[in-house]
Amino acid sequence: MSSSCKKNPSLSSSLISQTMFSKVFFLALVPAILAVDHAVTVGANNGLTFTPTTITAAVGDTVTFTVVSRNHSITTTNFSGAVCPPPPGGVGPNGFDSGFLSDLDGSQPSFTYTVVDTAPHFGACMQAAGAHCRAGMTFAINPTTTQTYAQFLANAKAS
Ligand SMILES: [Cu+2]
Repeated sequence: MSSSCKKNPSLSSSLISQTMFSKVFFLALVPAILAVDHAVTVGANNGLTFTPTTITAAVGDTVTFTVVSRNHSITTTNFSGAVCPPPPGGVGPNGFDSGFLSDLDGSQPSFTYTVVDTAPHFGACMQAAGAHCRAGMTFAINPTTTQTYAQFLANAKAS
């Protein structure tokens, strides 16, 4: 009896730690399973473009921008008003700025942003004092029905 009394706590303790381990293991895996990387091509066909222009991403997802021509930046900016050029460092909160990334040597440099909120983020290229931005070299992460990519693009061209 005393030996079974000693065994039971040890067994349940083992079960508890197995259950806890499984939960921790599962929770640690969930972001890795559900997180998605969204690939954006910057400067496809030598153009002043982000492809696609609109990215719908969840918190924890990543967006990887790959520069495939010329020299561009991936920089967040204002939705309206002073859109072009985006300022160094980008517009926040949780904005970002890749700095200039050159493919002039054919290296196709990339920049990865991890999505940390559900807010819309509008971005553009800062090259040529905003000329690329005003030419429409823009993108949006999680635009909304009130802040659409189409309106942001119009704002950029007019800025
Ligand atoms: Cu550019």
